[in-house]
Amino acid sequence: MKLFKSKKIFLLGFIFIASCIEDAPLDSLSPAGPYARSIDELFWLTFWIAVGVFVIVQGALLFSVFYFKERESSPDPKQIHGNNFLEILWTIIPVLILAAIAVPTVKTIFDLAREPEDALKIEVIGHQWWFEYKYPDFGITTANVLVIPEDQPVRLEMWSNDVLHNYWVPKLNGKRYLVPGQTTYLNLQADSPEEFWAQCGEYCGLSHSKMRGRVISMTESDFAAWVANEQSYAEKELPESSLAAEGQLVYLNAGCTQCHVIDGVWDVQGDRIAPNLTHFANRSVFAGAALKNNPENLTKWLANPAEIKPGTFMPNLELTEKEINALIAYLGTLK
Ligand code: HEC
Ligand SMILES: [Cu+2]
Repeated sequence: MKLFKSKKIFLLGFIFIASCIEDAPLDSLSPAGPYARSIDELFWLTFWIAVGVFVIVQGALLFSVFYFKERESSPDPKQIHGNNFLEILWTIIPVLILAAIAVPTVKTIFDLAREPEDALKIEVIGHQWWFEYKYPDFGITTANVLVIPEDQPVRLEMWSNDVLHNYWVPKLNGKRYLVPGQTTYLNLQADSPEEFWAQCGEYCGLSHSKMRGRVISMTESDFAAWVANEQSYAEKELPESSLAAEGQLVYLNAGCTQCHVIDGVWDVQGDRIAPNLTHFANRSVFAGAALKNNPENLTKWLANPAEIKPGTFMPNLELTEKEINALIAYLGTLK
């Protein structure tokens, strides 16, 4: 019994500490754009109404407990069972409170679902266990890092390539399912240039917890520069007999092209089952944002992907240390 109690206290303490963390990247109570803000406002309105109800009900309860406490001299209390007036009253009050909360709730739901005018369309495709992004207006395909212009509405058109996933950028909007064979929509808008965290919000298999993402909002001119760069081929002339040129040969010969695309290299643009690597070096994270993009992490990933993401569809290709180093040099040129 004692143990049970201390466990409870431990759990409560844990929740308390967790709620104290500042600058938490997945904090849904620090909105950074109009959609998240409208949800936040609705939350606080509901919260304070609930606080008011709590204080009044608990206050009345405590008052009754102490004021009407049984004393030796006290007579039997007046019985009110079956009092129609009271019963109608305490049914109507909650109905009115719920109706009052329903009005802004329904309005917010419809406002969030409406397609904004002049929104930038971006497709989000869920894969086990990473997010793919396509910009149909610009002919861009990328992964893991979603780049958007600041202060402009973005309309995500989303579906899944395999199982149910859920797209969630807590500081920009609520969650929305990614469903195989069905399109769902979500609006995002960020106030200023910033980096946000995303997380798959639906259990989707072994490496679900490592299905994360980043959203980066940029000023209009930075975004235009990013688009122009993404539209170009990353392939630059590689110096002959350099480590990077060696790495390109490994890329072409080790089977990577079965699953990956680097626009302008070996094959034409097309869809594969794996992240498009055309501008890989410009992405701060990889493998569903489970890892920071640096040589140490790439070495671990290329040596044995499943050690980092259990169940991943990228196989261990039994690469030698030399091949891995060459590949990393080559991937580093993909800017
Ligand atoms: C059988 C298919 C397959 C083959 C072959 C394959 N990969 Fe992958 N690769 C994947 C998948 C799937 C992912 C995404 C895994 C995840 O994030 O869960 C991935 C992820 C990556 C990533 C991280 C990309 C990102 O933006 O997240 C890199 C880099 C990479 N692979 C390089 C290579 C190289 C280099 C080769 C060849 C030596 C190779 N891959 C061979 C399927 C493959
Ligand atoms: Cu998922």
